[in-house]
Amino acid sequence: MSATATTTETAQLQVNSTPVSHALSDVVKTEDWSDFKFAPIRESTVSRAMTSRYFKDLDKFAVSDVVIVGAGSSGLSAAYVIAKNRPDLKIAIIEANVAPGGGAWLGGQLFSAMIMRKPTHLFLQELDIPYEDEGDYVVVKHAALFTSTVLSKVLQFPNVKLFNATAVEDLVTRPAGNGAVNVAGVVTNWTLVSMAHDLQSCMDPNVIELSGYKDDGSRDPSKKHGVILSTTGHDGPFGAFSAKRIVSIDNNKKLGGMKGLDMNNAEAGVVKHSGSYTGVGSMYFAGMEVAELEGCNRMGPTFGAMAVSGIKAAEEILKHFAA
Ligand code: AHZ
Repeated sequence: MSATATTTETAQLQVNSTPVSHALSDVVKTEDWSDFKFAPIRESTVSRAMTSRYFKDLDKFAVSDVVIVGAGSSGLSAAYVIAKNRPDLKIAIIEANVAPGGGAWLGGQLFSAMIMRKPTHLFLQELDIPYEDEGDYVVVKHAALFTSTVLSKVLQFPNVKLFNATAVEDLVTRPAGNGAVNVAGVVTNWTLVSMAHDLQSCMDPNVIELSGYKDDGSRDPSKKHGVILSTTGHDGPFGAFSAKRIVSIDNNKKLGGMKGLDMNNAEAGVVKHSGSYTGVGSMYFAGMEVAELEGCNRMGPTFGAMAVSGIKAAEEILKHFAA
């Protein structure tokens, strides 16, 4: 409003508007924002505030207890359960995309609502996410409500670090005797670098190692060893990453390949086969990647098995660390 506004105009404005309540009320005393100022800051301060924390995190999580590959609905559900139950475990989530959440920002096609079959509603209750009860299934009004809620809860756990825009390019493996192999870490790179390897001659990756190993690479029997949970979704530019990689590490395994869509069989199949992968030590799978690994059906736009398979894998991982 200009300084020349008439008394009548001002009065009408006050009568018609309700007082705006916001967190800045103590700072901005009137509707006049013209003197508003932030405390001064140097550009280098901003730069250092970001980079020092990121490099501290890279240092802290260079050895991690749990590495979750992929931050879609299954990976985030697993991360929530593990982090909530074991605040002492270091959990690194590696997500190739800038935006975590995988396919769970929409319910299916471009539609908003997310369908989850019971008993997944119990997990929604745990997360405080409202839903409509339709009998055998429930509906969250927007898939983004599920994803943003579980994401915000996961990110608030002090023992979780999300490295987004970072792709897992390979698995670290170590011999486990008698021809067996353990996974012992993940090989990472900035996703944009991963996508451009053919443009530059040498863009070597970085590594996150699992905990519980000695300097010579053998497992320290006095310690619990770390694990990898892969939840990279079904096949795509990045998807089904570990499933595809594991078949060349485990000579006894052939890639199952995701079968056609069959909601009833798909959800049960994915949950049944999620969890520990017996062919390679320390490796776990959940979500649609399980369908690629084990040849389950595709499920389409129903998300119960994503949360439940993540929870099942998380429980197995918790048992491993508890034993
Ligand atoms: O970016 C990927 C996505 O966010 C990420 N990812 C894939 N490969 C990666 C790599 N390194 C790091 N090499 C990687 N991150 O993994 C995430 C997978 O999320 P998603 O939503 O695709 O998988 P999900 O199994 O959690 O959920 C699948 C949801 C689907 S797909 C589907 C159908 O097509 O029928 N139905 C359902 C319910």
